[in-house]
Amino acid sequence: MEETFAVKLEKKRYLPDPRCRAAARVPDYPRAYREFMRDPEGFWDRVARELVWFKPWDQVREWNYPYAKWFVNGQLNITASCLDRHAAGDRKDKPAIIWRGEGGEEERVFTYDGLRREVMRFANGLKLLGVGKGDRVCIYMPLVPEQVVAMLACARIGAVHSVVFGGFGPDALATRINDAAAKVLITADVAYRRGKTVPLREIALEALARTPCVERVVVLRREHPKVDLDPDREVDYADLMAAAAPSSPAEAMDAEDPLFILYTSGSTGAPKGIVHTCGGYAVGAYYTTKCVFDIKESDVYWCTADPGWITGHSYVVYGPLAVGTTVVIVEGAPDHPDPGACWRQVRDLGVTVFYTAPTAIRMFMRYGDRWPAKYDLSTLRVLGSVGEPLNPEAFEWYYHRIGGGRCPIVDTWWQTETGMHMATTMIGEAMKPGFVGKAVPGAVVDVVDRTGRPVPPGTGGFLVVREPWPAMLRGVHGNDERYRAYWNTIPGCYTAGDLAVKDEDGYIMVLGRADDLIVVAGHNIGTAEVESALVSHDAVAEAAVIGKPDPLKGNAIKAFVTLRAGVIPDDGLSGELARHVKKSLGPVAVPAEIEYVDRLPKTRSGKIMRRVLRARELGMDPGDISTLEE
Ligand code: 6R9
Repeated sequence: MEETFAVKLEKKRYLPDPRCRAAARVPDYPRAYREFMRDPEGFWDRVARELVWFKPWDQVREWNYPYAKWFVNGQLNITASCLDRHAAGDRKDKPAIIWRGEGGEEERVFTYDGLRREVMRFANGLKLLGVGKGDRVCIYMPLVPEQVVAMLACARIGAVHSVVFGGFGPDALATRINDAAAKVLITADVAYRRGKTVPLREIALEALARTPCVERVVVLRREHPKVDLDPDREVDYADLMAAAAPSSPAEAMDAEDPLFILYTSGSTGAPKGIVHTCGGYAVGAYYTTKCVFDIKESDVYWCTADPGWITGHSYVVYGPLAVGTTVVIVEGAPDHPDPGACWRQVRDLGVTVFYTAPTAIRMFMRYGDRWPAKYDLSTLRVLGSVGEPLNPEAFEWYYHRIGGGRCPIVDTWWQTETGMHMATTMIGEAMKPGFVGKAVPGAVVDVVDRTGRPVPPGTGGFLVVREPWPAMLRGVHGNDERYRAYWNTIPGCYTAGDLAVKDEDGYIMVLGRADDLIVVAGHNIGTAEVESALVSHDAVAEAAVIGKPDPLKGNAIKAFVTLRAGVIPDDGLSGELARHVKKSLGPVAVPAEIEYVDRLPKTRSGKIMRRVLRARELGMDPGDISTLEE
């Protein structure tokens, strides 16, 4: 998107029940925001004091544009706030995790004390494998409690985890393992999805043929009979636990030590390893979980995300456990074995706070009202949405059919890079379908033109953050230039890469990505990764992929492919290419449509101009094409 542009805005609004405003953790948003703006450091200082620190900080924030430090010289371990303090107090026997297998037949419950003991033992297991502070550990697992245990165990000993979503294929996994130079890989024999098994370990072994950095592999064996392991390299999860000592003190970490790396797709080149640190991230994830979702002691909280994505890191694992709530985790597809599966879990477990993605809401919408209507959903009190724009139709359906017209919806805008919610409609404020709302207390979010000047209401522009915030990314692993690019594009601002518009009241509507990232069913897919997977097929010369609006997935991938000389596309080729991409990157990255073309539009310097393809496909003006080659 080159310049600012006019956008027509919806006017509809919903006023929340005054009772939920009065009872909210932040009962007066305008006042809370004003207080934050008056003294940002004082605001975050007060929040940080609610967590466990081993050594207090000397200074709340040090801003050396574009490098920030938060809670300077403070020491902590996030697991002390997530586990020890609850296990030592009133929440000892409170369920920390209620896990259910697909379909809900299998259930495992971990109390705060029980989870702490699992984490400490696995932390010692990692030490037995030679893992220490600062080492990178890759976690490639299904949505099982052991995935959460593995993350927390890394945090316990100061190892840096890099979780790779279990839906990714061997190439995507190998790239991420090598970029982080992970020493240990933690995986499982299989994941269960739609009644089928996904052979995670086999995929991992394929990746491991190209990852010399990995010394040892931990395998959680779920199937019977158990798969055979390679004794030289692999170790069984249960055996490792049995060999490990039970108690493990939480390693004292500097607030600015890295906590994890999480990969997000860049617009060009390899995926970016976003680095988050121990102190600021903990504070940001904790505050937003507590206040945006308004978590109370009796809540049962379910975020449907996988920890393979940032939503799972901040709002399945670290935020909710730091708050001390009960977290529901369900493996498998939410519409299996039938489209009521998700709502049955809400009823059976008495879920009160439910957080999911627009793509799931649209899927449930398509199945029809009769599925949620079969279940008593009256325990629900807060609904959340994340990952892509929640279109007004989906908002209405979610609000009425799931929330019974009673529950506020928090549509939360944020990113892997931001680590925490940045904009939403805080509980108690009027909700506007299609709009995420305003900045959360603690963040300064704006919509600007390319010089950094705020654009007037109704004019689209770039979504930016003006001030550093505690959970902001501290770097891109091994690539400072890519980090600096976030702060160099628009003067004085962090550029999110999204387009947005504000209305007269300052409510923000997110319009989508300004770059070449495609958000498919809530998953960020980089054009570059899909293109390189296509090009790795013998028949393909070049490829360009674009996102095309899709009623269900938000966006679907369309690929334009030029074939190698002499290759004639026959009926089977598209299917073969789709399988090829699936094998390499996983099912989320498979193009929905493939078109064979003679050549691709390119700049003179040889860069493919995807926006020209997108404009042609959607019947829009391609904008400035002065750099287009002949
Ligand atoms: C948390 C997460 C980030 C991108 C982001 C934007 C889109 C996220 C949104 C939203 C509209 C929302 N996005 N939340 N768009 N409304 N409430 O999804 O992180 O995977 O890094 O994706 O997702 O485009 O820039 P991540």
